[in-house]
Amino acid sequence: MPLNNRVKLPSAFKWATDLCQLGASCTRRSQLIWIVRRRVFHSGFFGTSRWERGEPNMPAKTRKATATVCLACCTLILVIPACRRGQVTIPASPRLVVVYANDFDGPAGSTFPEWTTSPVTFVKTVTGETGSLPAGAVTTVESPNRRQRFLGEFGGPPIGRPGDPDWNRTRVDQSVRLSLKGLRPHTRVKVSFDLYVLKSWDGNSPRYGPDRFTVRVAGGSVLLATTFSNNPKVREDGSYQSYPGANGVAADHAPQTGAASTGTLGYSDFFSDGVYQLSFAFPHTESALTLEFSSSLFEGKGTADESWGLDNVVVSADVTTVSQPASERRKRSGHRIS
Ligand SMILES: [Ca+2]
Ligand SMILES: [Ca+2]
Repeated sequence: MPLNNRVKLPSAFKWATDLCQLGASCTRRSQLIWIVRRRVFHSGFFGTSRWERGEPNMPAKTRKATATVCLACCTLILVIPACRRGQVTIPASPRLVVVYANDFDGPAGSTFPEWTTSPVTFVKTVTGETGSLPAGAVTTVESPNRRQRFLGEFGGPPIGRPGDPDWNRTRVDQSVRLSLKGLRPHTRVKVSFDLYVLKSWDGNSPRYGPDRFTVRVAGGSVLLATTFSNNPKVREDGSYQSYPGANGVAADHAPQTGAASTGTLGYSDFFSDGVYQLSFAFPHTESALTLEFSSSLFEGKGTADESWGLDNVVVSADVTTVSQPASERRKRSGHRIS
């Protein structure tokens, strides 16, 4: 029986042409195998999709034979010669690539253009006074025991003075931003960092808190919204923390739950310190990325009372790399690639 009585020739021709175009783009044998496998076994050619619906009486044997003949012809006449010529390139598989990393271990006082801060804003909850103060430069500092340098200390300066009606009763907000530009095409980003929770954070305390920490993608999703506590006086102060609960999950965990280490930075004089190793992955496609790390602390006694820092910040993206055509590689390397 003539082929065009069994199979839609235009569709078959389109399929073959499509395969040839894709096959012509491969520069390595592994790519050819990948293309053939993808086009043949995922196109529905052997399956029950459009071919089966369009030609319900077409025997499976005929379908397979047609596909095999088509494939063999395309491979012999078009694909293999094109591969040898290495005419064009195809995207390689996406892989996670580090696009930014900083351990802040340089000299204390170092600054970085990609790191900026918002002004410090405050709300005095007794008198109702609000305001904004410059936050100063974002720099590296050294821990009291000199074991670590990191970006900090953040949280805001003292607001008012001891004895003021709002002393201990002021909410203070600060956002520190990491801005990256010129990222290669990508679809996902992963950010990892160490959060240093320093001194007397009070978690969910109704008296001295809540002391909140948030990570968000500017103009995008919230990656973390939770509370942290170094205050062990949970019975008196209610200073439980939400973390590891986050993003709307109400929880009362013991202070420093989930910390990778505690008391390792030398802030032992005042409720110590907790180090949290955090990591988040999220969809992202723009060439520019801004991450916001924000604190909202209640009390207003400044960084001598409760503060935070960042260390070991790593941003990775599944950037797409493009393999060079064989002819281009030959030109650059100056020798033939077989
Ligand atoms: Ca460091
Ligand atoms: Ca507090």
